[in-house]
Amino acid sequence: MAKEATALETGLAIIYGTFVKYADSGDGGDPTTINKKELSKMITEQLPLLDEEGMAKTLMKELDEDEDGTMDFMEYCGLITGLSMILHMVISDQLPK
Ligand SMILES: [Ca+2]
Repeated sequence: MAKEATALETGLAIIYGTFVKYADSGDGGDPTTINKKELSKMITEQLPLLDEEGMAKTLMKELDEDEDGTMDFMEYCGLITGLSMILHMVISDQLPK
């Protein structure tokens, strides 16, 4: 009998699966990277708090380390790290001192 995935394992699978879903969007582009249009769709559907005009362009500029105009999985990990750090800072500020 397979063991049930832990919360962290489930979270990691969701993070990875989200990348795959938007990278392989069926738009005919490279199914292993997220382009600006796919990033814009991901922001709208998955990160509504960040859904502002120009956000996809801004994030792509920040995260596209090899400047090929797309976000590969390693660059996507930079987004996840940054969002995790922001979440940590927000939650830490709310804790009693
Ligand atoms: Ca890139």
